[in-house]
Amino acid sequence: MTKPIIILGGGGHAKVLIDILRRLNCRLVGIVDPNQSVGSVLHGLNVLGADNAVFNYSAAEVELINGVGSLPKDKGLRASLFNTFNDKSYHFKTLVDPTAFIAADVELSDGVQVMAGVIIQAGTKIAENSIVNSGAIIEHDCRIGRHVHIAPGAVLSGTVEVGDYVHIGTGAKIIQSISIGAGSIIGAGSVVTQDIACSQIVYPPRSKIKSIER
Ligand code: JB2
Repeated sequence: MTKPIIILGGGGHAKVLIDILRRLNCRLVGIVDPNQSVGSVLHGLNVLGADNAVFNYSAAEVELINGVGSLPKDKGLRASLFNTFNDKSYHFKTLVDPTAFIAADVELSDGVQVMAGVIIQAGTKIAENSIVNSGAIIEHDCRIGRHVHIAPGAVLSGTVEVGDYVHIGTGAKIIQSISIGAGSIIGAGSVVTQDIACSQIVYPPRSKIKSIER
């Protein structure tokens, strides 16, 4: 029997996760979010309070879902929530949308979230608290670090290595055997054909926009 679940954060990412959890018939206790009133209802669930409301439940009786997403501009809230509660022995559930294809030997660590339509091929390992967002493809034997966000529709060919805290933007494409250093940001739509060092930003070519003359 799986444990009842508390969701941290009540924004857009949480909404998608709650939909997956409901389809998996998980028992949901409620949401903690410092910006919502205690007792209000969000996404059909009770708001329990701010993050310290989690401590009304022991680490043995509940599991957590990190509903705070991550974007390049944020200040690492998702990672700090994971670390705070993990250090206090709370367990973050690993969540896989039933429509994802995950090869049999893929390793997903605690708190990894795999969204709808994802493909993850044989031999890949993904470390704690990383998100593989809708429709992304991760080919064979990739190594993905902790607190990584692979945004919707991104494609990683085989044996790509991705460091901790990397953001791979929507629709980016990484060819085989590339290494992306920790903390780097790969802009949406980029095509990466060479190794990227730590803490780099890769900018894609931008669309030209012109007014239509009629
Ligand atoms: O300290 C906090 C805290 N600070 C803000 N603790 C908890 N438990 N929650 C916190 N929040 C809440 O996180 C906000 O009040 C808000 O409800 C939520 C953030 O919601 P938002 O919709 O702004 O972003 P998101 O993290 O759900 O989604 C981002 O990342 C996803 C991966 C979005 O930009 C999405 O577009 C993206 N798909």
